[in-house]
Amino acid sequence: KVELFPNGRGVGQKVFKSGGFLKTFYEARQVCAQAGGQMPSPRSAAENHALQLLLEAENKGAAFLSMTDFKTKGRFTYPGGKPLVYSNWAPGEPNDENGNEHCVEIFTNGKWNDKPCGAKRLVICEF
Ligand code: GN1
Ligand code: CA
Repeated sequence: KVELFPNGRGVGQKVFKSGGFLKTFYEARQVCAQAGGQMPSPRSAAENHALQLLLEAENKGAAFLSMTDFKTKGRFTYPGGKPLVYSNWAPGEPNDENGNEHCVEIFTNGKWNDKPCGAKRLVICEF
């Protein structure tokens, strides 16, 4: 399908697309909004797996997800403030290293890590 070529993965009604470049969380959020999409919010194992397959194909490392604990430290939510319905934290995460990890990255193995929002990661948007 044209929407998925190149650099896209579809899962149910959702499409994840890679920008192919690295940005901070704040820059990536702006890029996705400008494109009419949003940051990725994998809400099931199937969605997380689709995102993982895209990350593996891109071969540019981890990407930021949409979720943060900006509002209440230690409690990660979607951008609208609702709590997570699905998570896939790596062992020992989230650990809020140095009290400065309020964003979430997804590794190429599909596992999640809380991470400083100013790090540069592969931009993937959800549509
Ligand atoms: C990284 O390398 P270390 O232990 O300082 C990472 C954390 C992870 C941790 C996992 C700034 O911290 O988010 O939880 O690895 N910190 C940064 O062992 O990348
Ligand atoms: Ca961490």
